Amino acid sequence: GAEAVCVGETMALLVPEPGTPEPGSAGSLGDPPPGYRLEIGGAESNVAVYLARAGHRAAWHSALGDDAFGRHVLARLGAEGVHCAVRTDPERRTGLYVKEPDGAGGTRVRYYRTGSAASALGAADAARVRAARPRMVHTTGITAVLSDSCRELVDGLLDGLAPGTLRSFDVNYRPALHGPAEAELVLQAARRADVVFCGLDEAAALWGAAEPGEVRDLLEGPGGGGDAGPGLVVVKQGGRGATAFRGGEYWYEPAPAVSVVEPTGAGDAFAAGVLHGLLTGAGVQECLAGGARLAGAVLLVPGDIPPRSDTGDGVWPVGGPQSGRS
Ligand code: KDG
Repeated sequence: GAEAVCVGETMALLVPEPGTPEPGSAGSLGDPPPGYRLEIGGAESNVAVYLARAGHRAAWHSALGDDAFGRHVLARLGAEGVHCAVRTDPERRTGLYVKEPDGAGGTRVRYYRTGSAASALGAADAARVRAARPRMVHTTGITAVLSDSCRELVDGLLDGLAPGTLRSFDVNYRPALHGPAEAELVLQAARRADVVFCGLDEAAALWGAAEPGEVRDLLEGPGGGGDAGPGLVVVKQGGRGATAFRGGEYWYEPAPAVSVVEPTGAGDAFAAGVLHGLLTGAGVQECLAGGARLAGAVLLVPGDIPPRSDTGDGVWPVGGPQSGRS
């Protein structure tokens, strides 16, 4: 069985090649049509990739369409050593996610995922994940809001796992997915996890929280850090570092000094670094350092998942990439 099961949608991702003009923008007449590279995008499967690179038996549980994009996702994750526990849905399509040139030198995210195969994941999938008896399950606030059935999936993961299974939840705020109703849903889900990851900027956008202690209070909920709330709350403060709270204690880790090339995927890397630490019995400070180190490596390269050579030996603080293998 898998040590860690990551649950959520992975989409085909189109990334513009450098220099791609915005169609129809001034001056682009006569330019070559935009070129796009085909990648994959999925917060949870990114975590599975990093955990697999660290030597853990990592699985990704999801659904894909019976289409070329779905096969591309499977091929990419399979090549990373991630076990794909995937249902192929003949009625639905694999989701698509495009980083579109915004005409100002940057990109904006556009989703083509409504009604996708993964949006039909549900309670039966939570039961399948439970039956695999993993040590850890990881999901996010993206999965929680994709559809009503996906909300049931996340409920089933948070409420129905065997005692002792580590439930990890990354808030993963996405402006295109999270309005006020979803903000409340994500908060209710996060409070039921054992480990929660949340950016200070995410907490500000979702719930108006302005400092790490406020995020901890929100996530620990009315119980105030008793048995009800998450055991470990990790608040990411961007370039300022990260603070973890457990019980009445806290740990702070500064961010590595890097000049950011592309931030996408760094949150997933951070979560994976921390989870690797938890799976290998590291202390909280060491977990944070591992998260910061892996996120730092991802910030230096474009793309959601950098090549293995950029996140390999030397990035993992706890015993090297193979330490989790058993
Ligand atoms: O986490 C980085 C991307 O892979 C992620 O944003 C794509 O899962 C994704 C989503 O729904 O935005």
